[in-house]
Amino acid sequence: MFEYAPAPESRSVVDLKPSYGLFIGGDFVEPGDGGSFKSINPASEEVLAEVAEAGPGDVDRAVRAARRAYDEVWGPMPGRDRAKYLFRIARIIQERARELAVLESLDNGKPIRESRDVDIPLVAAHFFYYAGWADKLGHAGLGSDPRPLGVAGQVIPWNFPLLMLAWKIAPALATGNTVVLKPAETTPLTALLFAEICQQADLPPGVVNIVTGAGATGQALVEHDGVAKVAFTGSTDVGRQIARSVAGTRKRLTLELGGKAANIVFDDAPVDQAVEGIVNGIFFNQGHVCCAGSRLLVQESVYDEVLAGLKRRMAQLRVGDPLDKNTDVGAINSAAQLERIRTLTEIGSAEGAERWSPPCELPDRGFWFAPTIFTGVSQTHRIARDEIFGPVLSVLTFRTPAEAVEKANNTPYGLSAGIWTDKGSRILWMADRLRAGVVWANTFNKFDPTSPFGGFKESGYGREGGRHGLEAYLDV
Ligand code: TAP
Repeated sequence: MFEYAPAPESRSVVDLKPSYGLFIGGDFVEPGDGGSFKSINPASEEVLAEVAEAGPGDVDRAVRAARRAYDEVWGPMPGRDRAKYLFRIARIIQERARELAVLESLDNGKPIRESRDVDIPLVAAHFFYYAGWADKLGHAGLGSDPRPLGVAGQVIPWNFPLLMLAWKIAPALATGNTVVLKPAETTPLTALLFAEICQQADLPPGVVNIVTGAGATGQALVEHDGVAKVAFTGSTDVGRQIARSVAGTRKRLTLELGGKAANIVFDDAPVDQAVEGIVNGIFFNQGHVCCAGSRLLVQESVYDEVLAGLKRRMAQLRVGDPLDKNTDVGAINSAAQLERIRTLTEIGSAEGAERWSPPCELPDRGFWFAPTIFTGVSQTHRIARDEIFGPVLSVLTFRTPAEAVEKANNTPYGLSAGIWTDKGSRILWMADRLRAGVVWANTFNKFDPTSPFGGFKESGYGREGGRHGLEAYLDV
């Protein structure tokens, strides 16, 4: 056991306030009918800040502010002028990247190397990318004069707090909509820093509104009559509830939900590269990734070799202080998520799968889980079916490409998949047959704002990113 002590010099780049209000109509305001909650650092359990909880009246205020901004300023504004604001926001994100990365790691628990090198650069890239579309919507293949929808109500999860915000807000603003966004209860702080960035960019008041709170706040937002478009990323269960509540209204809906991706390794794949891809696929962001490669399918003939390489590589992973640049695996985002991971892994052992983790010293405070693999997993095991959303990999085997396809598709989800092979023809053959929105070949967890992302089956509908991501926010 060792004491977790955040590196003081990196911590000091963030100017954390003791408490935060709601961001409505361009100002931080006190909640009228809600209370407050604490956002904590999952690596130390220290309280980072007290955050306002928006009640239904606050959500109503935010939607009205967004509607006013839509009618009076943002809707009528020419695309080239909207683009200037988005470019300005993108540049400020780059300028304040270090501050954003440290705050993201403090509030979420993810390693600073990931927030610094992956999350924040992608956030800026999304704003740059969609800024470029704002004055070219008539050339997006969506008709000559596509129109915005109005106020978008957006609800996001805790695994990539600022990146999910960017995926939602950048296309909505580029297409002329205004937004009310609810971040996850456990990770509200970078969304509030983003609100400050909107002020810094002189974004007209009401174009972006941030209402913090728990599930009830999200529910009040998606059920509000003034919302024309609901965009939700989160669990399949909550997605279902939202689909039910939106059914029969005029609201448009996109859902980005859970996943249980297969990462498929053939016997002609370069083993070292595949092992890196497997590790990145499941241990990136502690496995809190909707498209994580949480089911490894290995061709039987290379099973021993791949497994030995994987165990060797896992033994090198450093678990610990998210603010340490050498950390590979940070903290689990919340006590509740840790409990879910523990429960599912206990079920995995009880069902007869064999559990293995490298020797790993975990801090005594905070929420931690050692990188774990299960072998001897069968397709009926819960750990092969349920989304664990943690650093836990289930290993299965296959003999033929057809068997790999069958096993990979044997899930209610359909968000992503990975293929490792030397043969281009096999990549195309597999990609044609895999029911997954994204198929990576000889790589995994690669994201780009130009590329549409989204699921089949119970992983949701609609696409975010790329030209396709514009459609969700336009009447075409
Ligand atoms: P959820 O529990 O579904 O929460 C997502 C968001 O919805 C949070 O802001 C949550 O607020 C809010 N919420 C909860 N109940 C609600 C309700 N009845 N009405 C409206 N909003 C409600 O998911 P999570 O645990 O935060 O995130 C993990 C899940 O997200 C995983 O299943 C993962 O696969 C999925 N995910 C999917 C993607 C894509 S792109 N497909 C990306 C990331 C994550 P609270 O935070 O207060 O609960």
